[in-house]
Amino acid sequence: MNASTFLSTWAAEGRVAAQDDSWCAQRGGRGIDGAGGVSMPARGGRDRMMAAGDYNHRRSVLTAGIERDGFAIVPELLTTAEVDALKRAIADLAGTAPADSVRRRRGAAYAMRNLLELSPEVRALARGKSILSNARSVIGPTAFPVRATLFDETLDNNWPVAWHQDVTIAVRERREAPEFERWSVKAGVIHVQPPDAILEGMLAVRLHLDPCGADNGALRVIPGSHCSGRLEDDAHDEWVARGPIVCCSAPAGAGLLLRPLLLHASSPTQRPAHRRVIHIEYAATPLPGGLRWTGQPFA
Ligand SMILES: O=C(O)CCC(=O)C(=O)O
Repeated sequence: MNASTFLSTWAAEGRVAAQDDSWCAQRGGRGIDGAGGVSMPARGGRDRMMAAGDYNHRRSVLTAGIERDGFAIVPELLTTAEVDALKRAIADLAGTAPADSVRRRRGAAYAMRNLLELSPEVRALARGKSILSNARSVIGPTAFPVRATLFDETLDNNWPVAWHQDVTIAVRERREAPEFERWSVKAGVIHVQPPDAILEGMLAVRLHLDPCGADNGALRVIPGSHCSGRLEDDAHDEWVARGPIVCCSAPAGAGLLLRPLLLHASSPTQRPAHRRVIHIEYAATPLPGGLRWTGQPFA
């Protein structure tokens, strides 16, 4: 199914908000036009009653969408109060976090690692029912958060992100295990590239603390590119040339759920505002060979 067929199917079923539905297919010269992305209904409405059948339908749509496309946007994953509390927690943490966990330029923190360890607020939210239930509906009932990172893009702290897959995980200690390669240490934490099967069992939840569109660093993704394992650079180029390229614009409070192997990229922001995203990764199984995830709840 191509992008427009796919989108119109979803629109017909009421799953894509009309004003938000921009598949930003770059082929055909349409370009990236702003708000959009494939949207899933919110988590069922914290304050709204919903029939069990409707709830289950929404869950299965979410799961099927991510399986096929590698991503989905859940609007209102966070309440306004949660967004505000996270903004405050992040701002406070920027002043107290260990220097090697924070990237700064011109005094401003634009990235922070190890948020599960450093921020009780992020940890509570990552383990809390509303977000965890989304992760569990995709990767299984044992899902747990393993790593959380903040990206705060502004006109002063701005970056393009080239097309890539997320192929690195954080672990508690180094142990040699088959197909675990390219060990490194970032902000005091050991990282490694695991076999594809591990990455295929993971899900990232990107929590948007600010509105995020094509002009301020929204992720661009290529639906389905997560299904072919780890890709060589020339395969990246082929996927990008073939498209479609989808711009994952999202309002504040929305969550972008994506598979780590989904090809993604973003452009520098052009808006004089923050674009804060907390990127939380989830796994659902222990690692082999005695390796342990950083956020692993079991021994
Ligand atoms: O949010 C960003 O600017 C970068 C995100 C990204 O590409 C990643 O986490 O892999």
